[in-house]
Amino acid sequence: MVSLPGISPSLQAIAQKVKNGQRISDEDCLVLFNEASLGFVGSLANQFKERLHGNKVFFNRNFHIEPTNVCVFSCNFCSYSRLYARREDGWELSIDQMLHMVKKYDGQPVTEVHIVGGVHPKMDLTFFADLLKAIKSHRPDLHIKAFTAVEYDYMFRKAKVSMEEGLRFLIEAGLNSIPGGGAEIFHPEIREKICADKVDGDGWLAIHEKAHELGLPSNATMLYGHIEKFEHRIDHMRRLRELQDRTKGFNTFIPLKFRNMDNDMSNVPESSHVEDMRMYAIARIYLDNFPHLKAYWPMLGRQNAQLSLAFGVDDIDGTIDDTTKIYSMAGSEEQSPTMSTAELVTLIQQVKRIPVERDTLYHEIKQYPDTMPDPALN
Ligand code: V47
Ligand code: SF4
Repeated sequence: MVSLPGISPSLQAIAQKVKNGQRISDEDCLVLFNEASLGFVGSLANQFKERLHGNKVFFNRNFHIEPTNVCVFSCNFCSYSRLYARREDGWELSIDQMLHMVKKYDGQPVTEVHIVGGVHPKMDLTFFADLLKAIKSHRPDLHIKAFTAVEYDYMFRKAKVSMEEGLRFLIEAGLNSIPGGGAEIFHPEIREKICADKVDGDGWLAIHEKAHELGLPSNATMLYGHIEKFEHRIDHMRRLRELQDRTKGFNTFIPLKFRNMDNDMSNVPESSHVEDMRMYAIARIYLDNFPHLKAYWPMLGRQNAQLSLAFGVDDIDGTIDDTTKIYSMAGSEEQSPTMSTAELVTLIQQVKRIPVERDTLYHEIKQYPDTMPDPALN
């Protein structure tokens, strides 16, 4: 074993495990959160990422549809929802309006629509199945990544169908995969304080497990940097790692930085950029069975998303085209999130990585060169 001067024996042992391709334990993970410098975890995470994907960084061409921001739940961190009782402040889109949004991309090479919103009591399982069918019959090749486990839990309970019946019904209508939202922090100690009334951690995991069993891939998120402790983050990631060992159905893990503007947790300070990068790096090291780690740039801001590429991140989501409001309403510096493919490619090339356009399931569509003359630097 190589001895690293100035590094504690426990950190050295963890570094050795990562180098040998061995899994780190929950205790190791806590040591990393408590003791490791940004440089230390960054270097390990980068080695890990490069072993998996070399110098590649993935992105896709996508847009979002947010059917409504009216929501029956009242998560304290949410800046976006309008309670059903105050729905005059919110929006509710019809199937025709949403189909019109899809039609705006006719002839453009987008590959994915990401559909997620508030939990509206009148938008039910048949409404959403009709939406999926309408989109698929207009554009069969568009991958539909839709609805969080929170939306499914409500929709299926209301329709009085089992998870399996509900998911099969939506797959039949055109559903292709499930986004990672609604996970927040699974541990009940924190979940009860930040989002007490929606599906609990076990319920979230059960829906993703059932989806994986039915062949639907999914993503997982974690809302971090508020009132949770490192132990809660580890508990959250452990449950995901265990489920992934069983199903292999997750594609990517997306740590979501808590933003504090205009919500009931505005008194909670946001995490520092150093803490954000440590979070990415430790997630990359701990979640050894997740193929991808995504930095969602509309939430993090494009410069920090670029920085995260040195801390284990291999994916920066997509072009978005100013179609999501969740983060601008919560205080992100990205008030109108949109990046052209050329901008995404340049952002990746500026840090000497290879941009790879992918589809939702990470099939490669196009690889770009790793350098490009950058007019801003000339
Ligand atoms: O579950 C809400 C988060 C999530 C705030 O799967 C907030 O590819 C920070 O899950 N500060 C929804 N975060 C978005 C989501 C997502 C986004 C991009 C890609 C994918 C994917 C999934 O947004 C919610 C919640 O955790 N959120 N409010 C806030 N104030
Ligand atoms: Fe509703 Fe989602 Fe906001 Fe919670 S985070 S209040 S479930 S829209």
